[in-house]
Amino acid sequence: MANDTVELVSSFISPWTLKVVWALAFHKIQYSNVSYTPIAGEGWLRRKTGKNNGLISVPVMFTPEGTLMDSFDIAQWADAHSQRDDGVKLFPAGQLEAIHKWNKASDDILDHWRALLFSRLQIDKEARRQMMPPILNSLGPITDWLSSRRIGALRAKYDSFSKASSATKAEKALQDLRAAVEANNGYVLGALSYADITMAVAANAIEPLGPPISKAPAPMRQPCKPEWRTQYADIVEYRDRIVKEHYPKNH
Ligand SMILES: N[C@@H](CCC(=O)N[C@@H](CS)C(=O)NCC(=O)O)C(=O)O
Repeated sequence: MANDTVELVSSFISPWTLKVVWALAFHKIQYSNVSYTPIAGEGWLRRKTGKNNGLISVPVMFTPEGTLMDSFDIAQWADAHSQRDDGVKLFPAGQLEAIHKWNKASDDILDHWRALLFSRLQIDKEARRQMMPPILNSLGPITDWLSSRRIGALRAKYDSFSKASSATKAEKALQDLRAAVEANNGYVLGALSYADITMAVAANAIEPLGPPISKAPAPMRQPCKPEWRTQYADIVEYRDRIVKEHYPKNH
């Protein structure tokens, strides 16, 4: 289906964008994509959405039914507008509450991962440079100044999430995931659902995905803790299987 009326505003380096790109591709939904530039693009996004106050983040999707400003809502919209011919759903009937809980667990992991990323970037000039768009990453002191301001602004923007995050919460989510996958036939809820997508993406905090699925720059491809790779190797195996079997091919 070509759908000129559906537009996604996304950040190709963000795990939250990866969740919705996966759900939209799973449902074979076509859309136009606008790449969002953190901080610099915020004024534009506020004008376009009409959201003048409060935190604004991507992904955002414009649909004929309205503007969706959260990855969870976008994934649900994709489920309701699926173009698959086999009727498979990512939000099976009766599972919405459980999937919501898993999405929260995914955020517990990703918020911790992002908090650590910001702390690392704050002290590592070279890593900050690698986070800059190619056109801006070789301007010497200008790059240093711009990247430092940009990371400082992002860090401040997500400070309340970072403060509320912790390794304890993230590890609790990982251990709950382990128990659920073991108990439920290799899937969080017994068969593929959006809970697997949101948790597989969160496994980035253990062993980040690389290209072609994630094009995040090198500083974002660091685990929260190197030892998690061993401690949660089974979760990385689960993630790799979910990606191999369920991430749409040729996407
Ligand atoms: N609750 C939101 C969270 C999305 C989110 O945290 N987006 C961040 C990704 S790092 C973002 O937009 N960052 C860029 C910015 O704020 O300018 C969702 O699930 O859609």
